[in-house]
Amino acid sequence: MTPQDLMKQEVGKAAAARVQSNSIVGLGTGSTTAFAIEFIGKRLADGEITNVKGIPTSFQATVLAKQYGIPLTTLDEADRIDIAIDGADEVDPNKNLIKGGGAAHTQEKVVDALANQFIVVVDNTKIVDKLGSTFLVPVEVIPMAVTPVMRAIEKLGGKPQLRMGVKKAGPVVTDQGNLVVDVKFDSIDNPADLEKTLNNIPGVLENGLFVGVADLILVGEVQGDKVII
Ligand code: ABF
Repeated sequence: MTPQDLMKQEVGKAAAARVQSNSIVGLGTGSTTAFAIEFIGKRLADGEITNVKGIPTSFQATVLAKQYGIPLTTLDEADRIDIAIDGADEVDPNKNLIKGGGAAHTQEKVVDALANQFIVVVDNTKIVDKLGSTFLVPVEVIPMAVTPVMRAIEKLGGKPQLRMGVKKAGPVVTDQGNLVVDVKFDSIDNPADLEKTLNNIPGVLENGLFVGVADLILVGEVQGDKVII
């Protein structure tokens, strides 16, 4: 395992350690959260915690939860989410996030926003002074509205591009059957306003700005041969 992967593993483990018995857990997406899902499964298998149910945020999270033996439930059945663990692509000093690198931000926002405690698991490269510095803002769009949505985004000053899949053989399709437009903004001065403005464009399902949702950020860093959290 590379030092970077070892660090992600430690961050995932630290988040999984916060899951308590008799709780409903939002299961995020991405490589760091994958380690958290693995360790929640391990804690259940070891009997360290009992009666934990997961609510996945993506097909990927569903597959991993099943692989690691975490019983699943749904938002129709559960009356609450106690804790959610999820990754991010950027984190600003106010704990606002850009998410959606895995094209799963719509379900992630539903689950993460409902959680009583939302823990973000990242490495130190994701920490930025200002959102949009290194990452584009992902916007999930229903397929028939892609062109007008991209025009509307240009009018807002953004530079949109349709996300293409591996080898550019076709566009990335979300778990909901939609497309993702990634948008470069020169400067995101007010993430809360931009989050609302983007979602107000007809045809937009959800965007990857998560403002005021995160409660705790667990940051991992490789320092020499050590991992610091
Ligand atoms: C999901 O996975 C996304 O919202 C985010 O884009 C990504 C982070 O993945 P990783 O932990 O692999 O960097 O959480």
